[in-house]
Amino acid sequence: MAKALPLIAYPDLESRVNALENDGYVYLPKVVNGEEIVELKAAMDRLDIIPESFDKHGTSGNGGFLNKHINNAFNREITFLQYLDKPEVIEIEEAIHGRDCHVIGMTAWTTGPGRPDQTLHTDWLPISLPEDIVADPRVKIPVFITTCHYYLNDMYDELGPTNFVTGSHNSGRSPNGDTGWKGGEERSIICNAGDAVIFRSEVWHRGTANTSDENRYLLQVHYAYRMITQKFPPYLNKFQFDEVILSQATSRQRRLLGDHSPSNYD
Ligand SMILES: O=C(O)CCC(=O)C(=O)O
Ligand SMILES: [Fe+2]
Repeated sequence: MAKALPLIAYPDLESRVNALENDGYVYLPKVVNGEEIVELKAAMDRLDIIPESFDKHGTSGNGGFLNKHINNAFNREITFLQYLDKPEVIEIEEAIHGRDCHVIGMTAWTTGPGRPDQTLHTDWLPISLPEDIVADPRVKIPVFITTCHYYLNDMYDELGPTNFVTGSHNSGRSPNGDTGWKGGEERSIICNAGDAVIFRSEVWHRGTANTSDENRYLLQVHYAYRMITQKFPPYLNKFQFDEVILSQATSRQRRLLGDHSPSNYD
């Protein structure tokens, strides 16, 4: 079992952006309030899978476990829309990916008892580089993709926290079986319901086993540079925005969903 990560709540945008760039993640306490947590969990419970959207709903029994993973959550219920641009989160995302950044995915994910450990991984390694090149101060690799995790439970070891290896994005590679980097081992995010963590896609991390008797509720929002395509399945014209939800989106939320000003390649 990994030790808990010391959770540092940086006070301002600059130090939050620095943490994301240098540590690979940034912790944000109390982003979702108690009422919103209740609402979100209830909305997640109500969602049914749309198989053509690549949604999954594994259930317990026969050696299985609850694994309900719903894509395009912003398009399913109005409750999710505000999680496109929670103020503390969007200011970091725009600082990192640019003022024309967008959301490339939003998944509502419930994992029940029996969920196994993931292996340590990068979500996406945009550029593989030798370690000494990454360490050269003249080299600054853009943070192409980040994910915001909204934890909707009070986390403890048995519920399956996310583990991170601080600074491991500076390895220039994926872990490929390694369990730590430069003497740094993985550490668990033992945070409270309503806290969020934003992490860059190349930092080494994993979800851990749920050995508790409770379901873990996680809302994931993926952000990227505008040049990186959005992932709203099903593809080839089959994904349709829900008109009623879209009509309630602010202009920034519409931009985050893809309503951009013309730019390169448009
Ligand atoms: O479940 C988690 O806490 C992390 C999940 C994850 O890293 C992934 O599915 O890529
Ligand atoms: Fe991951």
